[in-house]
Amino acid sequence: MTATTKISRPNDLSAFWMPFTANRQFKQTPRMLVSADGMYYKTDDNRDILDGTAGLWCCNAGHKRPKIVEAVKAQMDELDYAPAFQMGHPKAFELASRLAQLMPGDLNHVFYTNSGSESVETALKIALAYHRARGDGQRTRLIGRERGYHGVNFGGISVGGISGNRKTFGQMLGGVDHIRHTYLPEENGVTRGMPEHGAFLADDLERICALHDPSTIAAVIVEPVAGSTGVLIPPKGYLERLREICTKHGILLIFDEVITGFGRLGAPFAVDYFGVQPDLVTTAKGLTNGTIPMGAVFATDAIHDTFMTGPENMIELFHGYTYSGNPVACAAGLATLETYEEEGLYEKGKELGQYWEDAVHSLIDLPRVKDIRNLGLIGAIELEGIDGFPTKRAFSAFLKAFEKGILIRTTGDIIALSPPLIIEKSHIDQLFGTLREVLKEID
Ligand code: PXG
Ligand code: PLP
Repeated sequence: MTATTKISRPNDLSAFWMPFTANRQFKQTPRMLVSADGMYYKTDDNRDILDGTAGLWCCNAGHKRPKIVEAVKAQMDELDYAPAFQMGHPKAFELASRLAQLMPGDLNHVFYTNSGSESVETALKIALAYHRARGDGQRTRLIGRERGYHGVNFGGISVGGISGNRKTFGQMLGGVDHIRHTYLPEENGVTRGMPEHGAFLADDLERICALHDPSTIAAVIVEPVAGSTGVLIPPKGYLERLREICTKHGILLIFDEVITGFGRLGAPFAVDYFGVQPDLVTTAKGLTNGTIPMGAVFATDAIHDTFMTGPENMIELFHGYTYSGNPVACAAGLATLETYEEEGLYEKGKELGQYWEDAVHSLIDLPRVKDIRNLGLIGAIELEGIDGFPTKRAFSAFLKAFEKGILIRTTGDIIALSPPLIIEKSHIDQLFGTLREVLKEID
């Protein structure tokens, strides 16, 4: 056998370098999902696992949805791929029009990407190029927020506020600063829905403006509800205040709706839910129900039209991806939107919101539960960490939960829940009944 010959064994787990995973630990005791239907995954040892997280916050209509499956199959038969640069295909335009209709206000233009991370890079670049196109090219600073997650590419980790995602990668983008996060456990502990206190946290943007001179700031990017770092719900009045300050200083406001988009809060977007209008919105995940990778950035008429000047034969924005508007992804997106609409899934967070909230908060009597938060169909249970071993307690809960047939997600010592929006009361009972057992049994 030559040195370059490779043996392919179906059960050899070494070649796949898994993302955001403790690879060595996982490969000693793998957790394998082999199929999925509706609210449930199936494991390779034939157990049903209730999906408490919609995959990774993305399968908002649940799994193996017939319309989406059919649309993808049919699209593969008809047009598998079409170049995205200087060429088009009908479904890319149809999906963009539907998305623009769904999104409130004048966020009427859609730029396609393949993930949330790419949506973030795209939005940041559009913001910078927009100011330059207006002759305001000194606006180059980008402002994020502590505990923000904006994906894993260089722009996203720079404006992001998670030290673990930044510290091993050397240099970040220059000219970036961060406002304070919105978590005030002293004032807002164990809150149902939006916390009362903390609108003043938005004034931290004024501090950053004073420090750098607002005329150097291009954009502020925030998640309307911070998801990845443990579900931080914005205090009442906070997003409105952020909008006011941005408008006052000519700064673009970007909402990163990769998690909140497509029904998570009980409205199509956080823009609808909070009634605050940003200038750019980033989405991905639920856009195709997680099936085919796709993201979309929404821009206002004012931003889009600023680029549509100059000679008509010139490319207006030097940006795009090989798979921007991929036909199979577009087919999946169209079928996904139809599924959401037909099944009333945008309203589910409202309809089931109270039942969900009561279920999440029912765990407050358990030992080691430190805080509980919820909004729409999102819930978070924050545990006391084990001294000297952060993340260990929540990860034990995750493993025990999987053993007992529910999929939960943990970040630090916080359990985050975000089920498919097709969830029914009986599933909510199963999810929290099992979680109660889990939290009683772990150390
Ligand atoms: N912005 C936000 C607000 C996100 O939540 C991204 C950007 C990046 O999207 P992509 O598609 O590049 O992963 C995200 C992704 C978790 C978890 O468990 C959250 C995400 C991804 C994976 C896990 O909290 N959010
Ligand atoms: N790297 C090389 C060498 C390429 O040719 C391309 C695209 O043509 C890329 C990276 C970017 O790939 P994508 O468009 O899929 O983001």
